[in-house]
Amino acid sequence: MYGNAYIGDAPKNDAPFQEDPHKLAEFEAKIERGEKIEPHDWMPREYRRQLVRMIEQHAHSEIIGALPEGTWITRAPGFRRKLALLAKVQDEVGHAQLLYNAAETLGKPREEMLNDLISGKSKYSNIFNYPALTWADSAVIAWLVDAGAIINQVANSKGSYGPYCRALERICQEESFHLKYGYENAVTLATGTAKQREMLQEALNRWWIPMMHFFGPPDKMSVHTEKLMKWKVKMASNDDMRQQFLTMYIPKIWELGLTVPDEKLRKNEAGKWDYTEPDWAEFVRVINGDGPCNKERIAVRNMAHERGAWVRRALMKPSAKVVAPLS
Ligand code: FAQ
Repeated sequence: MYGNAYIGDAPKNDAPFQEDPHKLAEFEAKIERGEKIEPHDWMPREYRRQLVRMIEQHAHSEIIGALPEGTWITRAPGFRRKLALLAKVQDEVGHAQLLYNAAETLGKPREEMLNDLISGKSKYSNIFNYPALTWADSAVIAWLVDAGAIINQVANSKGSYGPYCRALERICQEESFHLKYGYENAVTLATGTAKQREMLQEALNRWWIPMMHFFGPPDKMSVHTEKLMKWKVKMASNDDMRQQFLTMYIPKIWELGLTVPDEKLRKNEAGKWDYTEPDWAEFVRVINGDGPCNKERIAVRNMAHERGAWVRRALMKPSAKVVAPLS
């Protein structure tokens, strides 16, 4: 088992746990010096709890994130795109594996994480609760959602927890291929027929608000940012990541002749983007289970979990006689 093991969620009415001030000061000085924290190192309970929460959510987002695009594998236009999408979806599931491994180093068993996803106790990214209605939606996901993920993950790969940073470095390499694949699909549609351009514009319109939500609530509403940034788990605030995304991708979106569905969107004199605040009530609903596809996503995940139970049993007990179900 690991150094100071995961203790699960503290009861709601518990008095805040008092850490040893000397150990805490040493820990914070180490982070300040830019050194990595490794699984066997001493760490405050809250650091461990926050990391488990964030890495686990990230892992869940990768497996659930495979679902909207996954529905396009059988319908991808042409064999080359089918192969590329298949590889991308497989990569995303692989990212979940890397992230569950990183979260496990903090002491929470994988089975418990997967159960918490299915029961709704753990969250996953808002954005994967929307449907991918057309092939253009899958292009927008691979281009812009992957772009947003890269902005977040490149920043956080410079963070303080060794296993998470190393997983993120590898993930970012693969995500950059996904981004190129998505951009190529978007360019093909944008330079195609009028119908294809229309499809792409409609997909962008559908994904815009979820994309603005993707980076998390505005900094003034964010619960965890201050603590996470102090401990270098999070290396940029939600608003900073959103601004970075707009700076990098608005010019590219415009270059393709697309219109961003926000009349207020413009760069102001301070070099920051002004935009219409997306509906944060919708965000709260979606991340709490009431989005257009939450129920479907969890049902599919649950089905995969149940159908895979015999494989997990076989892996955990190789000597056991395991009979695969016939159907
Ligand atoms: N979705 O205090 P903050 C991908 C929750 S991977 C759902 O600001 P924090 C790859 C938050 O948990 C995408 N919930 O939170 C791919 C908290 O609730 P809680 C996932 C969200 O942690 C591409 C509450 O709101 N990436 O896309 C979201 O400081 C294409 C208050 O918020 C990661 O998970 C949200 N968007 O900042 C796959 C990266 N935002 O837990 C397939 C790691 C906030 O107290 C296809 N995570 N909440 O109940 C992070 O960097 C951070 O957790 C943030 C949120 C930035 C997402």
